[in-house]
Amino acid sequence: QAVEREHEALVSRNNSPVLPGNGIFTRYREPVLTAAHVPPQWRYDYSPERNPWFMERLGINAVFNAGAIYWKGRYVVVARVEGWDRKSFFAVAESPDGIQEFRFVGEPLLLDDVADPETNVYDMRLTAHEDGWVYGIFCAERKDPAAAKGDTSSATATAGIVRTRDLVNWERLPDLRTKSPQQRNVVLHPEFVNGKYMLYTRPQDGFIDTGSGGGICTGYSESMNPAVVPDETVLDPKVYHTIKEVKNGAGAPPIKTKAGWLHIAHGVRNTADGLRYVIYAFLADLKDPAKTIACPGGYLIAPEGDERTGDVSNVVFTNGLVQDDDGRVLIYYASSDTRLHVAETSVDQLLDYVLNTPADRLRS
Ligand code: M1P
Repeated sequence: QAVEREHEALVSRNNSPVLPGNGIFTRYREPVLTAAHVPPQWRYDYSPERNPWFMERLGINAVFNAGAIYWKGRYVVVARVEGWDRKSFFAVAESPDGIQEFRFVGEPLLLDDVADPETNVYDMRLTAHEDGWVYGIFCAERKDPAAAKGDTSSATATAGIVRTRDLVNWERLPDLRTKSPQQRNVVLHPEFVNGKYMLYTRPQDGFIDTGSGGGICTGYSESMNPAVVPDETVLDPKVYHTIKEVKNGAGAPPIKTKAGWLHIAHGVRNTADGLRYVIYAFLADLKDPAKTIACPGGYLIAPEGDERTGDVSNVVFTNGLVQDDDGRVLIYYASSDTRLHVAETSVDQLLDYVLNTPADRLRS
């Protein structure tokens, strides 16, 4: 009872905006999801015979990078939930207004196996596509089959794909095929482009290093079953001495606005203290989403205060947002691979930001 009371108090606590904000977006005081939000029933065996000490049998380490969608009057996120065993799985949480009282619902997602079962899955992007399906694209990680003997950490990343019509039953499709050795941060564009599915990719030579992969790319596939992108073209490059010097990656599917397709992405630079991840924005052409038209310099959101520390410190990362009919935008972002937050803004504010913030001129 004490564990359940504490869980209920956490889930139902009030979250308030941090005012005055900076005119671009508003932070909220509390994270919207943490490891402690995971229902006690998922973590504890309630049988006094099997579990006389009421031990937490399946502990949760972190809840972070979440895909998001507005679905039947509820704000729904599909979060990356990481167990004490370091493996992540996906679980659905809902809120009545997108900010307060996020609760996990149903059961964690059980993904079908594809030909080569992965070890880990994470960072799902949700796209309600005009073909009628909701697609989820995520990173599927496997041990690198080419790893030298004794190398027990090299891995490979590919884009796993599921689709659903009800956010309950998920059909696994074959992993994305591209010419690039590895892929992470792959996102499906919500509309057909010239009759094809358009995907944002992030080619990479290795698991961590993007190497010759030039940044966020676009490519086209005739189908999603299977999804095959024969060619990738750079949309938003990584650039020396910027917030995306080392790598970058698409976030949620872009928002369609009157001025263009609005992207909220992440950029990474190197420091003496390791990689620093921030969130930035750019705008692509409405008619030709493979062409950027506005790239404000610097970051939109950087880790602040408590956000700066966690399992992987100095990181903010986003793979989900929701746009309301009245133009409100909720950006779900995680801090330091540990917890999930929300930032509130609007399409008008974000357009003002991307169109009127000076580009990085690459000089002091
Ligand atoms: O640890 C920070 C992030 O690292 C990866 O992002 P990227 O592919 O850009 O390096 C991902 O593993 C992400 O989940 C994680 O938050």
